[in-house]
Amino acid sequence: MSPVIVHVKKEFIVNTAADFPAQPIRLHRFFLSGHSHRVELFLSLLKLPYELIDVDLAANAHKQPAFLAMNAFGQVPVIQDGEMTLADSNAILVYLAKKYDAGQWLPRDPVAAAAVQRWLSIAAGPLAFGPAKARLATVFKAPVNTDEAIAQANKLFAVMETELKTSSFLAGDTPTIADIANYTYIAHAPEGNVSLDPYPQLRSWLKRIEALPGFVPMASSKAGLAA
Ligand SMILES: N[C@@H](CCC(=O)N[C@@H](CS)C(=O)NCC(=O)O)C(=O)O
Repeated sequence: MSPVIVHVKKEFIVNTAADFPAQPIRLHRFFLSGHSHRVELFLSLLKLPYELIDVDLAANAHKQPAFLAMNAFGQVPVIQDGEMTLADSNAILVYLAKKYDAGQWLPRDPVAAAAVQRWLSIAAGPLAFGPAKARLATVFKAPVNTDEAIAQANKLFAVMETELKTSSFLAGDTPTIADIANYTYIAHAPEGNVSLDPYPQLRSWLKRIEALPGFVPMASSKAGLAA
């Protein structure tokens, strides 16, 4: 009997995916690290089983051979999912969305996926060099040019404020990993002396994320405007 070939239009192939981890995903993190928190938040929103492993940054645990074997850059976060080890918060968000979600958090549509990627790049660029860096100075006493970081943060927030006038979430009207990647350092920006007062759209967006079922906050620090 000759094989039956079924032609399925590409747009009808959906990832009904949702795999489920055989054991809890291990998240190596630091409790005040926004990069770590974005991963914890997404694990929680996806309702996946996970285990938090605190890395003692003060004792330089992240620069020891055992940790460097997981991430040669010596940075948190890192996850271990069974045999798989993966570093970099945004890479982890992509992995979790592809493996454990059916396309809500990282759409398959090329234009929608690119819109999400645009915000992941922003999270790794202006967000890291703006609000995250400004907070490094106040929370961790890091030697940072705070004026420059605060100016960068305000430049970024002004763009976000405008874009959020026309959509509920960063990459459209439903939440995606674009929102998860950007949430934490914006919510904690006042700790780095970046006020959210001028940005009502941004503040409403933070509330929409905080209302998502499974939301977990990062511990706050009494620093900067939050002191
Ligand atoms: N690109 C990395 C950046 C991670 C990062 O900056 N981690 C910080 C904590 S928030 C860290 O481990 N810093 C210690 C170091 O760089 O030595 C990611 O997205 O995961």
